[in-house]
Amino acid sequence: MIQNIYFKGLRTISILVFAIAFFCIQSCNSDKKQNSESSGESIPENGFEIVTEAMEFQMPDTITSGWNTWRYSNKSTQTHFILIDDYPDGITLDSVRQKVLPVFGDGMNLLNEGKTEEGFAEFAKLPLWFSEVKWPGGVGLISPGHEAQTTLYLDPGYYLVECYVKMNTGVFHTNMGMIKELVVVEKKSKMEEPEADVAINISSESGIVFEPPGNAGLYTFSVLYMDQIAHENFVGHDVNLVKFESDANERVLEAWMDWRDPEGFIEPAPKGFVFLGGVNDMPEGRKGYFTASLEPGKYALISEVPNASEKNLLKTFEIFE
Ligand SMILES: [Cu+2]
Repeated sequence: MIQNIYFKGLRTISILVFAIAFFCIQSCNSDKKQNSESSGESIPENGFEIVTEAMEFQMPDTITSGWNTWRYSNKSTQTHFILIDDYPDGITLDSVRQKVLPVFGDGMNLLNEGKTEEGFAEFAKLPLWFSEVKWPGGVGLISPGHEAQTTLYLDPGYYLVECYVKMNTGVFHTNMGMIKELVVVEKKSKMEEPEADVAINISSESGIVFEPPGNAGLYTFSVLYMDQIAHENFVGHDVNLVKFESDANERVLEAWMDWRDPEGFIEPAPKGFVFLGGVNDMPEGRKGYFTASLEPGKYALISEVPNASEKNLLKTFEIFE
């Protein structure tokens, strides 16, 4: 009897010890989880890296709001950019995959076959909510083997990032998988708004207006969107920095900047040009920044719109020693 009570007691103590240990492990774990959530240690606070090796964006899924520097390394063999999409509430990557990408894919296939009228008719199949998408910025075109640096301000929310340059087959990179969700949390980044060495104003009225730097060096450019409109290719104006090689013909570059053209916005990118980043489409009144190292030679700032030079959206300049 005494022995029985003794064993029962021992068993109760064991269960108690086990329960306490279990409770402690659980609560310690949840403390850890809470701490990491409250400090946001996995969410970048000073900008972040993006790498493309093929048709993907290797980058964080979640970033802080406010100013962040996007350091984009293009380790692939193709030209890319990053455009941020802000769709109306409730529209997700799945909605875009189901309702938007197939329409652009089919429409572009028809344009590639020379069926221009049927191609543009296809775009009428886009859902109504597509007309409400906003583009709050992104990284300009960047050539293979190069790095771009763009600093952007984002409000908290759900965004998509995409690249719609075309493969040599005429298929958009977006339809090859270059589209990704990005969540911007309430917590603010630690970054301040950058200071610019060169201020660029861009508008549909005056085009690209700036005082080009004269000498080689590292420069941060600000890009202020004085207005924004949909051009003939349905997208807004933006700023891309391009370096000319000796055999470069700027008419070829200009003609390439139209995704509707079966020969435009497609691999191979125009010969004799190196894309060095920039600031992708933004709404009126918004400002973004990009940083680039300029060596002696000829450069241009150009928008991804048809007939850029007529709109003063192609500006060339020379950099000296
Ligand atoms: Cu791409």
